[in-house]
Parts: sequence; C-alpha cells; structure tokens
Amino acid sequence: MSPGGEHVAPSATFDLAAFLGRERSRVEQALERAVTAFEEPPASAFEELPSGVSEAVRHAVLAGGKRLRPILVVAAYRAAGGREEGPGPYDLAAAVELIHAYSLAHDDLPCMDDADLRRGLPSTHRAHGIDAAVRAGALLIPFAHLCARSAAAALEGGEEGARGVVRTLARAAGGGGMVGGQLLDLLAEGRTPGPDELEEIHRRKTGALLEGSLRVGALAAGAPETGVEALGLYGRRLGLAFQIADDVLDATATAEELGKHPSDRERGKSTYVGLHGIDGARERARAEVDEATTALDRAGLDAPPLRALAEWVVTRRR
Ligand code: GRG
Repeated sequence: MSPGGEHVAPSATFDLAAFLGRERSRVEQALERAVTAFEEPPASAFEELPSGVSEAVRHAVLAGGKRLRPILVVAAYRAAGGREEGPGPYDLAAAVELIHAYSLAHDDLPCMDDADLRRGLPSTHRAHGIDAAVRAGALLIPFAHLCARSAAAALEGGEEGARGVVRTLARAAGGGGMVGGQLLDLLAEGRTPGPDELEEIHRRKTGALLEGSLRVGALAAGAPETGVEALGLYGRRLGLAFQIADDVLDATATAEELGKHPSDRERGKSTYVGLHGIDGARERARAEVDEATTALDRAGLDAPPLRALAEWVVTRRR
C-alpha cells in the first residue's frame, strides 16, 4: 500500500509507492502555501473574505485527493529537463490542482451532480454551504492562473514559458476543455451518447486538464515544441485511460472504496462500460496506456515515473 492508502503494484525498476509518497507530501506543502496566500488580502482582493469562503477553499483544496495532476506536472517538468529541486515546480503543480479542486466543488453542487460525498468526506457545499462553495470555486479560477504565472516565470522557461503555461491552463480549463466537457455532459443527460460523443465529452471534461498538466510541466521547463507535443500526446492517451478506468471503478467499486458515490452508474449516464462491457473497457484502457508509453518511446524519453504512472492509472482501486 502507498502512503495514499491505495494498492500500488510493485515494480522491479521503479518504486512507485515511494515516489507517490514523496511527491504527494511536497504537493501538499505547496497547496498549503497556495491556500495561505489566497487568504492574504492582495491575493484574494478582499480586505476580509466573505464569511465561510476561506474555510470552503481549505476544504475543497486540502481535504484529500490522489494529487495525480500536480504529480504529472512535476514529472513532465523533470522529463523535459527541468532541474529546479526547490519548491518552484510544486508551486506550479499546485496551481493546476487548484483548478481541479474548484471543478470538483462545483461538480458536486445540487445544480450539477448533487453529491454529498467527496474524497471520503462531505462535499464542499455539504460542509460549508452552497454560497461558500460557489464563491470559493469562482475565486479559485483566476487565483490559480496567477499562481501558475508567477511559479512558471521563475523556472527555466522564464516569461515565455509562463505565457505558454497560462494559455495552456486556461485552454484546458475552459470551453474547449473541462468546462466545455462538463457542459456537453450535462446536455447529454437523459439520452445515450454514442462512442464518438462519449469520447469527446471525456477528452474535454477529464482529459484536457490531464493533458494540460503534462504540457504545463514541459513549458515551464523550457522544452522545445517537439518535447511539449510528445508529453501532450502521452497526456492525451493517459487522460482517456484514466477516464475509462474511472468508468470501470464506477461500475465495480463501492462508495467506501471510492470515497464518493458512483454517480454515473446511478444516474444512468453513458459510460465506456455501458458501451463496451467491463472487459472491453479494460482492454481499451490498456490500449491507451500502451499508446501513452509509445509516445514517450518515439520522443526518446525514458521518464520512469511517467511510465509507472500510466500503469497505475489503470490498476488503481480508487
Ligand atoms: C458550469 C458547465 C459548468 C462547468 C463548471 C464543474 C465543472 C466546471 C467541471 C467538472 C469537471 C469534472 C468534475 C470532471 C471530472 C474529473 C474527474 C474524473 C475527477 C476525479 O478525479 P480524481 O480521481 O479525483 O483525480 P481526486 O479526488 O483523486 O483528486
């Protein structure tokens, strides 16, 4: 078991459990720094934050999670040649997790998934109220971009890398990415999207931020376009594998194992399992992982952490 509590397959060549433990701890420290900065007046732009918002931000950001996206940011940064060992890459990575945290807090709201449980705890609005959850999420969006800009500017990619990082994060989080995917998903409720539409929903809703994490890390390291594209392609394949694995978990795991209610199954949504069956979905996830590692091979990137993470994405139990 890893320090995150999940099963991690032993690897002869790379100790993924130890890697995840180390990286998560540094990500948690960076997230604590980000939340503390958010509470300071210049960052939040409030003399005094509206009641409950600070608590809701702390809950949304700090209460658990696998931290896959920030770990991918730092792994991509290192695979692309980034050398900074200090907190800088983790501060950049935390900015991406802030976007993910806002999306989960808003996704759980009664007007969207209406979920009571997240990461084994009450969802943000259940713990701190709907008003605070909405405001916290909305405030996190611009704050995350400010954090990403200043962290990236201090790394090898400098100001040019930082511009690319902010553009990439905004695209991944926006209408062509995560928000657009969520919208397509909401509009598809009550009917069954076919395989192409389902893939497009997931490519945007889940895949865009995962792919964006890889691109952000590479850009901050000052990687050339070919390196950014290779890591982006790995991220695209990984994103799809992650979502297919999520559908398999949604169909096979309990709320206790997942730390949330398996919502898609209950809401009768179209899923890879619904379209291809459990074995078919597992095969698709495996094929995507193979494509992800092939993208690394073609770019001549060894990157053991990225290879191990791709494997873990489809064997994880939550
Ligand atoms: C207003 C249309 C509109 C959108 C607002 C709410 C929202 C933006 C987007 C929702 C995006 C969303 C919830 C995507 C699901 C991504 C996903 C699979 C989350 C689970 O990720 P894990 O397993 O979670 O990495 P942990 O808890 O480990 O961080």
